[in-house]
Amino acid sequence: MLHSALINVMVKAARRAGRSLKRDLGEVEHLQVSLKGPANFVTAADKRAEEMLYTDLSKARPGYGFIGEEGGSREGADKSHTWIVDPLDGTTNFLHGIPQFAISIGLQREGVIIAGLIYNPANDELYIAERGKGAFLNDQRIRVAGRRQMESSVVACGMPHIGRGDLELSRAEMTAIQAKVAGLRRFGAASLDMAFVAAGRLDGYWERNLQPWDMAAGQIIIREAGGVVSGIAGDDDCLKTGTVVCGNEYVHGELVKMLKPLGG
Ligand code: 2AM
Ligand code: CA
Repeated sequence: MLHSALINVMVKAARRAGRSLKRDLGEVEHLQVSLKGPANFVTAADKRAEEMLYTDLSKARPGYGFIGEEGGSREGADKSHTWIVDPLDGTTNFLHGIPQFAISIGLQREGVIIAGLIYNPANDELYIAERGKGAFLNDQRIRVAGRRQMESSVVACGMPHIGRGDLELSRAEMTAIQAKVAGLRRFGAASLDMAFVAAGRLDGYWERNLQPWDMAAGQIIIREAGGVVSGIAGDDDCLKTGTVVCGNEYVHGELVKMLKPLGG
């Protein structure tokens, strides 16, 4: 499968950083038994992956801006292009040796995401999309699922945890949705939840309190797979509100109808 030069740059960078994360995952598995656990080691792994991505992406596209979860934002001479990067999405999973984590790279041009990549080095699943060119999982074209009934749909969400999120609101949301769907899931890596929606594995997904780098790549991958992505208001931009709802057009609409009245 032939991809554009841009996608090749993104894939090469993600694969190199991915090899590093995969090696580190092996070490994390050993460190579980220690009293302190692998927390410091994981922070270092995360930073190392971001530096690799920054080095490779800025070498291939000099001057582009760079917003990364770890290093904050770095301006470039080219004000119209910005990489939006999460070097390790699903950090808690990674820390516990759970192989559901990913590198997420979005490219924004004049405020619009024009390319996205999500890569899970643990199982070598690589999702890519470029505007107008479709979405792919390991070179196979992907499409969102076609289900038009909530009762046969499987939907994922995020959940508050210690120090983060509104527990009561989350419970109200889950109560409303659980009663309507075939299954509710919580995988813990926003980028991969979005990738799963794009691949038709999940019918829908929603979460609050996210950051642009959790969703930038997922947004274009879902849209190029024929799906709909917004904030929880239904017509807003997830990258601006930090909330996300996605699915095929029907599931997205039904989720918004249930979630919107519960909280702003
Ligand atoms: P992270 O693993 O890179 O932190 C889990 O519900 C999802 O929310 C993950 O994709 C996680 O990304 C993301 N997230 C965003 N902000 C977070 C935060 N402050 N604490 C924990 N998870 C966060
Ligand atoms: Ca993240």
